[in-house]
Amino acid sequence: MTYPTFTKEHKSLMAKYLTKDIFDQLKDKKTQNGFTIEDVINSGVKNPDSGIGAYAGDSESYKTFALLFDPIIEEYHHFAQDDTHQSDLNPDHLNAPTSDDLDKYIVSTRIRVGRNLADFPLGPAISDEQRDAVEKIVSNALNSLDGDLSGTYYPIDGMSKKDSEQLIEDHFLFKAGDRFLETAGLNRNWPMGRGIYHNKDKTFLVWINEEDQLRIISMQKGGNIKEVFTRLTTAISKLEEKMEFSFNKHLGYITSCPTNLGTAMRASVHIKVPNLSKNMEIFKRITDKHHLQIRGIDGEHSQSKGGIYDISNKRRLGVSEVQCVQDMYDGVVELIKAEKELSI
Ligand code: ADP
Ligand code: IOM
Repeated sequence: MTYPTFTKEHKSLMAKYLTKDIFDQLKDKKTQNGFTIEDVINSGVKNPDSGIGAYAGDSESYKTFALLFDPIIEEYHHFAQDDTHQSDLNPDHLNAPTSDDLDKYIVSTRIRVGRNLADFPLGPAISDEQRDAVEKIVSNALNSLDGDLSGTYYPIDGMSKKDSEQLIEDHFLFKAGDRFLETAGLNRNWPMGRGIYHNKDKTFLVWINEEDQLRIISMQKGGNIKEVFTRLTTAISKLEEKMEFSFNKHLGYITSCPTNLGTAMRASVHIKVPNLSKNMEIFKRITDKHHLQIRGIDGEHSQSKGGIYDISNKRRLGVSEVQCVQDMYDGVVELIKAEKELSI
């Protein structure tokens, strides 16, 4: 492979940090799963609008291609190479009281973590047989859950188009054919091995074999952030009894996209702030102060609709899970205050 041609449109951190010199140092390297620098950067080369544009095929990729991943991780997470990650999944440590305002402005709350199995390559490098094996291990474990978390696993293969479209529209299921995932090698042999598990009320859901092997999700209408976090942490510890997740002390939970390393947590609300949406300077000042990201309401790379935005924690590595949710909670409280002031 030769050094890729980057245009002015290539905005990703990969394009920023992959100099010709770094490329030359990495171009002949390969992980044990056969993952190369070409595989790492393909998504960002083919999709100039990528935010990051680099994917790992296995935890080894983060070492083998450290010359590229380290500066990306440092800029995105403000996390240095000798920092260590720490976890705190105790909901008692979260200071997030409920209020009428939170319920009035927040349409829904969702907190998810990504997880991958310790004994398998990550999605971009996994084989079809390994992906099917992951589906079996995870769905069997999920099918043994009880109480509030008990539910049913629905493979995408065999699901009607109508059902999958409805689940996507209701924000429960991932979209098919995402071009970022496609070029990362994450849609190979679609839809085999992919699916969604959920309980009856769709407040606890697990995606299998999307960007990560598991996306464990807790969500509900309204703004009770602590309740959503508590359900999630209970589910994580139940699943940890049944499988080993890929983790190391430096990078925390290992995920295919470097944005998710560490806690792999995205705690978000869909929040209705029509006045702030007309005052983006104030909106962005508050989200930057609390390390938050603004997305549209149909997921990553989508647009806002009707003054409703998806607001979530941006930092995920070097901060605990409690801190991720606290960032989001504190920022949301300040956004609501500003929205109310602008409406006077
Ligand atoms: P992820 O959060 O897993 O990185 P996306 O940003 O693509 O992935 O979001 C996945 C789905 O979750 C999308 O349908 C999105 O609308 C939905 N979603 C995210 N946050 C919320 C929320 N607070 N309430 C309801 N749906 C949400
Ligand atoms: N997580 C991933 N889908 N995303 C950050 C891709 C990108 O924009 O590079």
